[in-house]
Amino acid sequence: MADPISRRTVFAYSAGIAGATYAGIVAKEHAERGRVADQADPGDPAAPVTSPAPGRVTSPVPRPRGARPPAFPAPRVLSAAGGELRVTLTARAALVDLGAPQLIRTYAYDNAIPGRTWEIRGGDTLRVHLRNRLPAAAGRAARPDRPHAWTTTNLHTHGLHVSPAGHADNVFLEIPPGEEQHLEIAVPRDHPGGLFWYHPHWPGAAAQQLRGGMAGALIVRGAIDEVEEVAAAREHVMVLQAIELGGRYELLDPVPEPAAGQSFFPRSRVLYPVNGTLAPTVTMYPGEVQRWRLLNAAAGTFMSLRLARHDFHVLAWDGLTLRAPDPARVLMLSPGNRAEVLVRAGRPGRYDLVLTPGSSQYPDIPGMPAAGAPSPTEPGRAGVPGFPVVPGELAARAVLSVEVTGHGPAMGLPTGLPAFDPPVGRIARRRDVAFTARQPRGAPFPAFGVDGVPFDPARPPYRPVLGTAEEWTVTNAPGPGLAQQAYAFHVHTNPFRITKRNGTRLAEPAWRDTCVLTKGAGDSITLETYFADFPGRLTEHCQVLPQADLGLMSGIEIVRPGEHRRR
Ligand SMILES: [Cu+2]
Repeated sequence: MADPISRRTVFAYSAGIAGATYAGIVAKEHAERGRVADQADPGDPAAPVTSPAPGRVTSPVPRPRGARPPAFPAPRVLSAAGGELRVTLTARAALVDLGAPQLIRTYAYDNAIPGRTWEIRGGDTLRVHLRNRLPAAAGRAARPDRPHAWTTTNLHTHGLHVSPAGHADNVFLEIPPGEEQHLEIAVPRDHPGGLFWYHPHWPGAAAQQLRGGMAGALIVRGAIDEVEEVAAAREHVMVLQAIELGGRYELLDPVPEPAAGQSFFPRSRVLYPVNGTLAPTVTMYPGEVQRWRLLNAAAGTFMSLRLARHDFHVLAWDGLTLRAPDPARVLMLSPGNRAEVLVRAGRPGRYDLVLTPGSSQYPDIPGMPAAGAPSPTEPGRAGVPGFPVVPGELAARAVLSVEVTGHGPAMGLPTGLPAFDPPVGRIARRRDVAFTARQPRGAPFPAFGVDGVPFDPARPPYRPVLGTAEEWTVTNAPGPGLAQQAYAFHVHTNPFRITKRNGTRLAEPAWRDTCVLTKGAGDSITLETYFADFPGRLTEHCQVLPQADLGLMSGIEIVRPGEHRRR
């Protein structure tokens, strides 16, 4: 297990990005199959390295010769012990090997893409020592609804039902470069088991850090893991990302005020790795059932997935278990969505998992719910101002292959599952929430906002009352002079139950924490949510994070009964 070179050894060089000094090592977790329980501090340069020896480089550009990616890589798993998971998480500039022609220069957690997988149970406490070692950001933005301070960070545990206050899942915490904080997130004993994830969430910085690769899976073990057929299945976490890079495989700085034809988030290529590897291979034997836990950890890309000649049997969306496996040919994951599925291998052969990416402007990918109304105008193929499309970015591609070979015992699928379907309670209040993209007269770019107002932390938030339920109708509000865009609605702390789409009641309500808002003018989702037990400030926003960083976000404050309410 000894690494020939300690992680203390880094290779500093000057990068062309805003004069930032990058230092990094290749720390890809090659060949880590299954779980490695590791309580060492992976972010501490003095900590012993316990992973299989990663490749190393002394030059920032070429890949190590002969370094072939393993059959199926998995992020290292850090498991809770004794009721807690202690993690040191270091955000830093890094060189990472995704299997591309060159190593990429980007921002990453602990030099790895994706970050480690955290594994806990209900009742555990997450103790995260979050250190920001990113370089100082060069850019200055005159306005809060533009990319700014994009190397300031913090941490969101997306989908976890935990406190948004204090030093828990608090996205108002600010950790500038060079600083660090200790977070303590107590997970309720009755927390549902499922797949969640963690990522940075500082407004103005989240898109930049996500598109660079800063994200990791977070597994809560629970009742779903006790289902016999699920427990018998070999498990793969699959973190799907869209890494946006320049021509030299480097993460480019955002442009707060782009010129005509420029992008807020410039890039010339997009890589779609699974667990930090381009086009890995999963092996199965005919008749084998595997459990795949898929996460769309892209900054803003919608992902449509299909596996040649195979169905998915969906167990859960967003970590929230269904009543029974739901067969599906296609999975459409909005950014932030998770789909946990069983796959039963067919006849021997090689089968591709095909990803069709979609963007807010071009969301018409397989599995996308149909828009209710046509868009008022269709943008040209170059996209809307500030969001040009890179050639080939949205082409369908194989991101993973399944090799079906060998033999083994036949495996079954479960018929029933421990469904997540708690009562919501009587609706105390109804709200209409509008996601808006308006084109101000004379302005080159759209102005994003909730109810027409760009995010401002000083603005009074929505104030639901603790212990009450509300019904929200979130509408894609038409804006003059601008084509409609698809969005992904996400709210922190409490999941929601979708009851209607575009005014039509769903045959069966759907629990989610993130849901696409389709592109048509006036399209809507109606949802119910119960503000059960965690007061505090949080946000709801578009999980297409470039839009959130441009203002498509709003505050929520869950107040105790009797507290003064202004909104
Ligand atoms: Cu969020």
